[in-house]
Amino acid sequence: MPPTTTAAAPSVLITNFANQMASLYHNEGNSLFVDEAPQSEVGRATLVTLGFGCFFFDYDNDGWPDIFVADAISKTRSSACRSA
Ligand SMILES: [Ca+2]
Repeated sequence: MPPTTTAAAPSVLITNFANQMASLYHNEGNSLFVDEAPQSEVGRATLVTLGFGCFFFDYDNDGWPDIFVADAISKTRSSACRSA
């Protein structure tokens, strides 16, 4: 499921410690956020690593936001999730 963050309804991504997947809180509106990471590629891709810096951006310029997460353990590793 792609992260459907928009300027009007931003979602929130929070990185966690190793063996704890990142949390991807989808903005449902009315101040309600639902963690979609467990059902998405985001959860699987971030489960093992210790994430620090992260941000949404359109890596492949397809109009859907992608996610970049910097890995804090390795100086050379990072992960990115394609949204579509
Ligand atoms: Ca994209």
